[in-house]
Amino acid sequence: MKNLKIALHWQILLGMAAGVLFALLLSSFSWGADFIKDWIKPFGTIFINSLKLIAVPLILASLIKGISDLGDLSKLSKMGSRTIITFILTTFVAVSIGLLCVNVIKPGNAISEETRSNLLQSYSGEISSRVELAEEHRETGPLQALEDIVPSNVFFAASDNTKMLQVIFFAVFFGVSLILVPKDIAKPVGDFFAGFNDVILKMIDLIMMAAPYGVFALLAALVIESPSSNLFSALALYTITVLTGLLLMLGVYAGIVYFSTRKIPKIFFKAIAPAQLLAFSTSSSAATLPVTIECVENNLKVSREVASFVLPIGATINMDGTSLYQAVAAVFIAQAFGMDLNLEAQLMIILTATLASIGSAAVPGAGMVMLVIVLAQAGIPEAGLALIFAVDRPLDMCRTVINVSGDAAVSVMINKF
Ligand code: DAS
Repeated sequence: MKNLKIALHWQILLGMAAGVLFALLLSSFSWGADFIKDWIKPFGTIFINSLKLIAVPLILASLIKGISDLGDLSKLSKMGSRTIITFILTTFVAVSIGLLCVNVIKPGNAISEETRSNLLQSYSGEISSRVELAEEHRETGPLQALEDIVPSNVFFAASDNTKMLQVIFFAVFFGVSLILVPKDIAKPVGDFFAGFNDVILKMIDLIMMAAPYGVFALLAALVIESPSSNLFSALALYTITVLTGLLLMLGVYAGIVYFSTRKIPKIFFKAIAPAQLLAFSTSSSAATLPVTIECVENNLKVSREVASFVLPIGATINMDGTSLYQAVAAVFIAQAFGMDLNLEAQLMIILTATLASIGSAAVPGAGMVMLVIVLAQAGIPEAGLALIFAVDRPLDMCRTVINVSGDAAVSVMINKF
């Protein structure tokens, strides 16, 4: 998408609004929900799958090309260390902001005893499935996350979007090796991946032409599937707490971009609007990655070397929105259960929420699965997930927007320094 027009994001907005209105209209008919589930929702799934389909080849092509373009390893190690350090710092800030908001607003204090026991009953099935998923993460050694990065079979890793780190490992390893082989051998391989990258970007153009229709289907399905809840006041306060923290993070990114480029933040947010809207509609940083790269390269003029290195890694390990949400959710649940978390417990939440967000996959709902790790470490009842399940998906949409925005802001900074 050589000139990703801001017009696209108005089309996506229109598609989202039409999807919500269409679902609200049809939900007044007895057959409405089934019609949307059977005849509309599949087009949203097809749209997300088509974007995720190209996420892996895009990461392979853009990382290998980006690294081989660097030409020498000293530049790679310099960019790599600065990128990882910046990611960890922004995540630390995000978790701290989350803890500040939840301790000031105290949403959990609004939950009554009767409400709590009702919910634990109605969501027990969902909770046990998520706790099972997190068990896989918990029964592992301290270096399991490191062990998981190295795939035994790159094609298997490429087949599973939650194994993005393994694809990145292979691409970085291949790119570094490409720099180390003689130039006459490396050149045709580098040229191939440059061409492959351009073809993948053309595929994004074509897929994005379907974006307004895809998000129409996604939002229509979301409206009919969002369970109503009798927790209104406490959940509204909890949602406000998370959203307040996420908005403050946008201020942090505006500061990073201004500090790096002296450009007013409005330019930055307008430039990444299509990626933010897609992140909101798909709740997936992985599915949004192709468009994030397009926006950062074409609208923010970040070099392809930096964009193709920082963004794929950022989409996988830099989830500021998720880490903030995990900190707020953990303390909200503790408050709801009448637990008083001391400073030490909350400092430990900063560490575990940072690590949990690094381990969260860039797919819908991943942040909530890893939240179980944060709760377990803090000794907070996992059944508390029942309290927040009803609003997880809309919050996932919002925190994915922050995840993507943070990746873009860091790429602007790395591009500058
Ligand atoms: N949906 C995840 C993402 O793609 C974030 C999350 O689940 O918290 O970034």
